[in-house]
Amino acid sequence: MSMAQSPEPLDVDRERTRTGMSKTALKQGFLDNLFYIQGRFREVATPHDLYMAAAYTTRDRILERWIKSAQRYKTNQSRTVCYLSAEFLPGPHLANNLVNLGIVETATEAAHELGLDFDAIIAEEAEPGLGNGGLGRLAACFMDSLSTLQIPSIGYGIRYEFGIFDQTIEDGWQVEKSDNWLRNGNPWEIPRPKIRFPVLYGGYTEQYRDHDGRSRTRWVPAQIIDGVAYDTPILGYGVGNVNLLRLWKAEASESFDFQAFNVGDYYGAVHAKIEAETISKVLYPNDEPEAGKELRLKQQFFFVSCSIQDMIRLQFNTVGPLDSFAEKFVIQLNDTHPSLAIAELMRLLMDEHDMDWDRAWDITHRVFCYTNHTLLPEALETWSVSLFERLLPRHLEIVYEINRHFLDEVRVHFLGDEDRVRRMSLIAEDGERRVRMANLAVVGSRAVNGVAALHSELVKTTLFKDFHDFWPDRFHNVTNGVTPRRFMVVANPRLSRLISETCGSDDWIRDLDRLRDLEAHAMDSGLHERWHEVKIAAKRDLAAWLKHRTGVLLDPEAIFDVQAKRIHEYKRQHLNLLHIIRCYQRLKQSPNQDMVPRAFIFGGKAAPGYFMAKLIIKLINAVAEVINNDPQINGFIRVVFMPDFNVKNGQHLYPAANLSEQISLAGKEASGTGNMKFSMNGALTIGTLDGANVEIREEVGKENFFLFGMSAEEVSQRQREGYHPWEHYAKDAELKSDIDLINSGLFSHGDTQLFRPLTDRLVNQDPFMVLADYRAYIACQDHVAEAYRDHRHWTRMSILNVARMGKFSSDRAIREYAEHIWRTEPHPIDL
Ligand code: OX2
Repeated sequence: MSMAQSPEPLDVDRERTRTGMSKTALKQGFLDNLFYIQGRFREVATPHDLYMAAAYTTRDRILERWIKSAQRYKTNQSRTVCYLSAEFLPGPHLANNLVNLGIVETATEAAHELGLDFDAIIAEEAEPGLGNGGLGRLAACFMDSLSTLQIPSIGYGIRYEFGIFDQTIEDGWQVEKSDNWLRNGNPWEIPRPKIRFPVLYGGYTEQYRDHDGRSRTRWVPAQIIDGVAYDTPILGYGVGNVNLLRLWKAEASESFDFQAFNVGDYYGAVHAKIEAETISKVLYPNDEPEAGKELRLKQQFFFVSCSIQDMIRLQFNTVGPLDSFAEKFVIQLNDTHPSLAIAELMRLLMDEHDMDWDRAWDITHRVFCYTNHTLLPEALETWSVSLFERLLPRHLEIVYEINRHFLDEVRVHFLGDEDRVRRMSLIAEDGERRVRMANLAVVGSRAVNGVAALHSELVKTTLFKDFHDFWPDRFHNVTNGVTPRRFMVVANPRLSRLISETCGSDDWIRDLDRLRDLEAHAMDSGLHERWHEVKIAAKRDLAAWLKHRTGVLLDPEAIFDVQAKRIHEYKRQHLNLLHIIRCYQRLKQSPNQDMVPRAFIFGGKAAPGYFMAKLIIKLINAVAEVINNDPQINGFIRVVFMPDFNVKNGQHLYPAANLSEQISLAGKEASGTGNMKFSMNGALTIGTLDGANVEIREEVGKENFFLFGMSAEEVSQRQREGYHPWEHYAKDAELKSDIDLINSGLFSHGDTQLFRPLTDRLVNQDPFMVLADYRAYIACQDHVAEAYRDHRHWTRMSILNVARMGKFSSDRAIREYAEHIWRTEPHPIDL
């Protein structure tokens, strides 16, 4: 609500009491929940009890809106967006829900009056780490925006018992610990034991004649597992709308007759039960090598089957016959992980609901839309036909049939072009036959989109070129966005307050374009001073946090230069390292030079099976150890690795950064979203023309962005010509000496072999062209340092970065999906 429109304070008070939002009501609710749910009174409550009571008190206030939303959506027969995603990374819920309810201040005061440390209560919440990184976090931002924009929607996914592993650092190496996030209970979810669907696996199919004498197919499975719904309410900001995040947990099926398999074998039956439950046991880290993925395919089918069955149930409950299914629902596939949904909907419509192929296909291909998130060939999912057939025999038949219809069309359109037919087929026939999930997703969807302008262009001209030739209108772009509620208001309350005061209203929180109002003040020295104070305060907080967790002390006056994201060679954390080593060597050579102090901060997890990424983490920590303990360096540069980067810990990082490292090889990062989070919090970006960096630079102005490196086009040209990294190594003396320093054993207690796999790969293969961009990167970093010396100018650039970030709100992204792809309307729920 804008400040100007606020009702009189007295009315607010009365209204808050009526809706349970007053301070008194919050205090009473809290004490009741502590007593009746946690079974504790104030004197003996643990910090966790206090958190649970606060969470239930907050949830109680969301429930009324939730019921109202559900009723309204039902009577309106609202068109509903179903967002299917194998990952959701919502981050801790409590602070975010308080913001969206508009009761942060009241709750803080209530806690204060009860003698509680509110920040400590908020910090108690475990991270629901049900995702790997950008893709899962995007799904969570989209859920926030869907509710805020009042669009009826359901997020469907898996309730992993163990999310992404917790990362600790031991002797510089990443060590993975299992993430038992549900251990202390999850107050945000509501189990729905009655919303339960059977999921079938294995067995065989057979033909039979139905009562009308038609030939039909029946799937006789070998295993049936139940999926049970667990619902988490997702409240929009400042609205009455609450949407649903519905996650499925696997349980042994009661209807399934274990006895048939295990006559008298009680332990065998219990074993089958345990096996059933492994399906939703653990999230797979991405970038893992191929082996042992059968369970992953089972997981994908598990949540997709439950979700489609649930939609069919809802269709019958609200609208009626299935003919209007594609009018009632739109299903967005978040990458290919849920693309089995296409075959599953076909199966259910035909085998369970008596439709013929043409009617079923008409509905199916009108209901699905697919978002692609990567061009990296190793990340494009394929499943071996033999595994597919063993687990999902009926679906393989359906995939073959979709393929037959599809390739017939291709052949008519491109007469005699069998090469093209081979490339577009849903089945790869070179080597072991495999199902191409991306091709299935494109063929089964009416809209396909990339996640940034450059990425969507490359989707059309490279990855799906043949498909784009065939169906040019099917392809779209929706540039990613992030929610300012989580990444500004929750993560950075100081900056948020300053922005609201400067703009005279907090309207920007729901309409991020309003940040433009800051531009008028970009030269105002009063604002500069306060802007600087806000940043320094965040840097002090982060420094204290990192000191406590790593022992490394950072100077808040230094440039906080941050790279936080998954560790991957394409993201080039090692390019950043080469610059650090360059700074180190310069300081060693001329200790008295006037270098701008820098704190290099890294965060991110490596897939447990990705050796090179883990070696990069080790090298970061090894370089940190040497530099941080070198008396000659005297703290001028410091290096620190933040362990266990996740949504919760990230919230300490974004507000404190001066410089955001977005240095992937151009053409490799589909969008990036961390780039947006940092920039929204006033960091300047050093980056390549990759993913959404391109658009960020367009928006903030090229004079407010540190650009370096080859463009995507230059990259592919270099690759066509033949790229020889050793030539850079041989020609560039500084580059050579930086790499040689790693090989010298200086960072590895004399061990000259430890980092060889990394340095050899750089010099001999360098698939992500680190050496080709090295010189440009170092030069650009020198510009950064010079720019930082001019505090006024830097602060002005920082203000302008924030002022021009409106485009990167996930509200804008969701509006584009709603208008161009989903064709959905808002259904406001009155408060
Ligand atoms: C990530 C992409 O790597 C990243 O560039 C993008 O910003 C994010 O998705 C959200 O769109 N798994 N994670 C991604 O792609 C895949 C596959």
